Amino acid sequence: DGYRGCTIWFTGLSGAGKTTISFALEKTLIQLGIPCYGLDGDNVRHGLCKNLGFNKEERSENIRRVAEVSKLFADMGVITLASFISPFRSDREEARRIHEHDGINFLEIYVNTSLEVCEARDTKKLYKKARAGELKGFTGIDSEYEVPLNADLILNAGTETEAESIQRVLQFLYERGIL
Ligand code: GGZ
Repeated sequence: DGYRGCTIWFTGLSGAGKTTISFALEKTLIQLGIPCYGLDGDNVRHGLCKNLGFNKEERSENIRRVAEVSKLFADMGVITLASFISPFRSDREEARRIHEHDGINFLEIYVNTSLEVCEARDTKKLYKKARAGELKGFTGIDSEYEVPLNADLILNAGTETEAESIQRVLQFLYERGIL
């Protein structure tokens, strides 16, 4: 009866490593012949959510749309890897509800990388802009990030290596019967 899909939801600050980890995971799953697909700001905010910005309401709508699409992918048998800051607890809870209402597995992974580490990396120089006041409402600077209180898995991506994080996700998926 084919593969059972689910959604693996990565939450954390900008630069925490969500997309990097999920991309590496996607590669591994593909090598194993497991259908999977990664969604993140890069492929969603230019299309499905291109009319949305970063205020609280728009972030909520971004997360809601992504959750609905992830659910459909998962229902098709795909392991969906959704990487979004998703800073608000209520939005993440809504994403879970959207899945569980239809009996689809939803696993929340908190990519717990400190603001200090994310800001030191600053790959896209967005923290620098936010500190300079050129970018308003940036998560971690002048917009809130609500830390998950009961994530299914926490990755200390600031202190463990990328390979360790991926290994821990694979182990976790195995324990949960996904792999
Ligand atoms: C946070 C922002 C902002 C603001 C632009 N706040 O590191 P990035 O660049 O590639 O990832 C960030 C991305 C966040 O989009 P999400 O769809 O994941 O956000 S949310 O879940 O809150 O809806 C960052 C960039 O967009 N970016 N402005 N103000 N991140």
